Amino acid sequence: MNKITKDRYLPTGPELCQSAQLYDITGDKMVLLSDFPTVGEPHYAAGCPADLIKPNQTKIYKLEENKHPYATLKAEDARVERDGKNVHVYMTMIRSHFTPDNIEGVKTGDRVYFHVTNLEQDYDVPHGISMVGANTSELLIMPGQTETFVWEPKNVGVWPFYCTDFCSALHQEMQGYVRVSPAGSTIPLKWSLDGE
Ligand SMILES: [Cu+2]
Repeated sequence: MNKITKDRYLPTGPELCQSAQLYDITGDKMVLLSDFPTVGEPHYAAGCPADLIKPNQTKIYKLEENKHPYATLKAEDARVERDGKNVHVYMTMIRSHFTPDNIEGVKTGDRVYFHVTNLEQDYDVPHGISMVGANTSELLIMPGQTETFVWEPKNVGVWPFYCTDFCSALHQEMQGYVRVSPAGSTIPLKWSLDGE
């Protein structure tokens, strides 16, 4: 790995891309095996055979082993519950929708906890979730995992949330809405998928 070949790649900024090169030095002449841009200050590296890594990788988290206290293990169990000013959304995600994807009855001044479970059991299908106005920029949730984020809606209106990780050709459809009503209003909590 070296800086001598720093100018091998397209100049895209004040600093030129640094370079990693893998040489075979077993013969009389060294042979360049691989040549690619890398992060800054590349000096040392260690290699190991792929078969040490590959059989040990985690491909999914098994849903039946998900003991998260706020997990929702099937879409039928998705729900929204109010506890004073705290609202708990038990949500699932699977290609290509959230359940529920329509929520009403949230009010300004509430603290809304989204407990989101990714129901996928396939390799390489994480889903993300981002809520407009939440302090968390996004959550990325791996297949079989549950994560929680908190949203404190400040303004009345209809607020969208959406998947932030490309998951299929229908990724752009993977979104939903929360209607926020004024504090003190009596709109009951309601939730649905596709309005049904
Ligand atoms: Cu998605």
